[in-house]
Amino acid sequence: MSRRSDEVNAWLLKAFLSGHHSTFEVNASMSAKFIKSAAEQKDYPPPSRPEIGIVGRSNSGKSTLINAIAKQKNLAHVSQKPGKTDLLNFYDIDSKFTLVDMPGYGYARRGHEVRDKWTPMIESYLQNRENLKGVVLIMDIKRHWSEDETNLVRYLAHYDRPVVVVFNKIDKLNKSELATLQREKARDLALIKAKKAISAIIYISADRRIGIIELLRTIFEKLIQS
Ligand SMILES: Nc1nc2c(ncn2[C@@H]2O[C@H](COP(=O)(O)OP(=O)(O)O)[C@@H](O)[C@H]2O)c(=O)[nH]1
Ligand SMILES: [Mg+2]
Repeated sequence: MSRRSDEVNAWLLKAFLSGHHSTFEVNASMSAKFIKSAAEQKDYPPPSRPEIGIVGRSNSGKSTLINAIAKQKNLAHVSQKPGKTDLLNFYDIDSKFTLVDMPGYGYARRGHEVRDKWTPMIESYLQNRENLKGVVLIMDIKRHWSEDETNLVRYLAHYDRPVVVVFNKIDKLNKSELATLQREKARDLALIKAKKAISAIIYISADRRIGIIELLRTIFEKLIQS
């Protein structure tokens, strides 16, 4: 049996034992499909389902995470080059909620021009989207938490958008390196002023599909249902 099925079974068993009956059941047969890309509000899909935005730097693993949730290799374009996705990409997850792959922030390589263009589209979405339940902020665990991340969390807090912080690529670390970095991250995040906006911190490998079920459960419990 694959790791993924084990994870799913463990979650279903835990949910059963705790008597927690969710309207949204996370299960192994969740299906996912691409809805559309959009830049402007008039082009967004109808706001009929709860929506979750995924933000993170280029190369943090946003597209890989969507593929992992969808259990498909190429649903979301996985790119080696930063800044390739310039639009909001909407994905339907099992007809239960919508995931939005957002362009990466921190385009050092492409300069301010792109950053300035990026900002109004993202800000308009984050401020105005009425069915946006929360945001997943994904980060390469090996990168240091920076001013950019702090500003983003503060910004989201200001608009009452709860955040789940996801540290990705844990497969690159051994057990003790992971433990050290987990302590470091917990300490860094405890220091930021807007920390009440952070609903959870999750460690995953999108590539190896480790922690995906825990993340989905957290999205349901902390963002969609609360
Ligand atoms: N080792 C490892 N590499 C990953 C993981 N997730 C993504 N990557 C790699 O990181 C690069 C960027 O991933 P991508 O999903 O395109 O990032 P995005 O720019 O945020 O959408 C790709 O080469 C991925 O294969 C992971 O969990 N572990
Ligand atoms: Mg991408």
